[in-house]
Amino acid sequence: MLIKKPSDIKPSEITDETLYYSRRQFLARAGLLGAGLGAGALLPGLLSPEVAAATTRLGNIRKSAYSTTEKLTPFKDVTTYNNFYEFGSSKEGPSKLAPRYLKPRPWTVSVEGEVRRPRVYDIDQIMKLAPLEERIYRMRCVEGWSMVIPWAGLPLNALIRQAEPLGSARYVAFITLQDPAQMPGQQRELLPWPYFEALRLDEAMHPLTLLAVGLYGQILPNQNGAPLRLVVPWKYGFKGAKSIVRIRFLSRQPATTWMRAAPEEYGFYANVNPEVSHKRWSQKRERRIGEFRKRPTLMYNGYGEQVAHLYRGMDLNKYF
Ligand SMILES: Nc1nc2c(c(=O)[nH]1)N[C@H]1C(S)=C(S)[C@@H](COP(=O)(O)O)O[C@H]1N2
Ligand SMILES: [Mo]
Repeated sequence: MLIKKPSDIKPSEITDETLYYSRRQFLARAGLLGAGLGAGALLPGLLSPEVAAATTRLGNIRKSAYSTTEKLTPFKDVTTYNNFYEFGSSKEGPSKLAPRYLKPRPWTVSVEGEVRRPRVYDIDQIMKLAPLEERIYRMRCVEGWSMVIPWAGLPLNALIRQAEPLGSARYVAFITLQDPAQMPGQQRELLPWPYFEALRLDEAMHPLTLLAVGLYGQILPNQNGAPLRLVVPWKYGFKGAKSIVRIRFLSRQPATTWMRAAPEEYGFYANVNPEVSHKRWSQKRERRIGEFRKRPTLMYNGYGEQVAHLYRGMDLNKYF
């Protein structure tokens, strides 16, 4: 993965968190939230340009006790500074190309493998498996930058319970769409396609593990992995596969995309850990997008109280 010089990070121009929440309150009073999908297209004259442009807002998103109260990374940065190699390896490529090429609806997700109830879901069925929650999580990329993002989604364990994993199921894989017509980056061998990530079943069942369908109160922008992406906040960002079409239960640990691309540099676990360096750089500090001074990176990205027990007794230098 590449590292961006801080000078390439544009200061954000719109939508800090104060504006976001006051705008949500305005929409709630106007009766525009809570109607499910589609409200953002209404009353364009009353809405600021960014909101009017966001055609599909999500209603009835519950707040979650798992959310951090840290300052949100502005919408503009979350949606224009992306890693999505299916749209090239630059940070700005995905926001330029994904809105034009990727068609996130209609969309199906096949849940398959070592389960009693395999099933092909429509994305709208997945969105109804559990009440949508707002989860404000830190996201730490392995490259050394981080953001705070207000996701909307549901716990992955809600979907796993429906599938009824067999006793033989010990891992869960998340597989991105493979279609070079919709994902022009796949016309080159930048990575082994399709993008493939996986978790141990207990990690996948953890209540923090989220299937995200939105951010900042609207459906996921294409560049952030529409219509469905994984978010595992205590792991490096690359574990969060985007634009998922297949969730497969497995009995053995698979080799993931980045393990195959560079096995010395990227392990299966990829837990955020300031004490275990990447082969080419230290992981002790990170740059929060929008900030100048680097801040210390926290063990398990600050989620140790919730997740450290999953790794008790493991040599984290070996299982990186
Ligand atoms: N399919 C796919 N998923 C992906 C990636 C990718 O290149 N392709 N990049 C990963 C990396 S390295 C990070 S940091 C996050 C970035 O998510 P964001 O752009 O929504 O912030 O997505 C992850 N998921
Ligand atoms: Mo990343």
